[in-house]
Amino acid sequence: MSTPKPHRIIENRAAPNCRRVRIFLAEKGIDIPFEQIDIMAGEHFQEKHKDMVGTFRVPVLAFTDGSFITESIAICRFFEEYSPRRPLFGKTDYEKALVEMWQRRVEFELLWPIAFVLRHGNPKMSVLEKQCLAWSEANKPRVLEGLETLNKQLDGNEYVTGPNFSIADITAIVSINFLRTIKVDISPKMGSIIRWRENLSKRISMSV
Ligand SMILES: N[C@@H](CCC(=O)N[C@@H](CS)C(=O)NCC(=O)O)C(=O)O
Repeated sequence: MSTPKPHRIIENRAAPNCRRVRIFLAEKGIDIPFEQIDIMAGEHFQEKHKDMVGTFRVPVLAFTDGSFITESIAICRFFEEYSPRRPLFGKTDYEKALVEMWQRRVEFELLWPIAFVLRHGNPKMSVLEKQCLAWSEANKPRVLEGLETLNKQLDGNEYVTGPNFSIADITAIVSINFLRTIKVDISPKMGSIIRWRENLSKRISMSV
């Protein structure tokens, strides 16, 4: 099966999963057109988008042959293989597994709990979610636990998995920035997150 050529990314600039892909592409130095879709106006629910792609969610990587890849990490994986320079999923077998583990842990233990607090607790998000306020509340302590876990992992580590910046850092920094939507600040006690965030803020990719 020959590899089709990537054509464009369909995304929403305010959406955290889309930002993961934008940061990843900026880190790799890959240039590709972005097409915006207004999710708060429900454009992604329209058949034009949903039937074409197979899901209403963004981001979407569209190929020249009319096919699509969804899921932010699957999109990043495509580009990791397509353009292996500057690997962000680890280099050795051990490092690859470590990156995979921490990417998933940060996603499940921090990014999703933040998303659940927001999506189920903020009335404005009812355009996207059949809301359950109890689920929003249940996730508030999980956010704090996720932050504790990340802070502990960053103790003595320059980046989430050690000396190399990776996709796990991208998911983590997108999660940390996403905290503002649920009005949670990083406690001054979380010194390792603060040091790591300060270090990451110097990267050009953080401005995308
Ligand atoms: N696991 C998917 C999640 C995609 C996702 O939930 N995207 C959000 C934007 S960050 C979305 O499409 N929201 C629209 C909605 O929920 O209706 C990924 O990593 O790409």
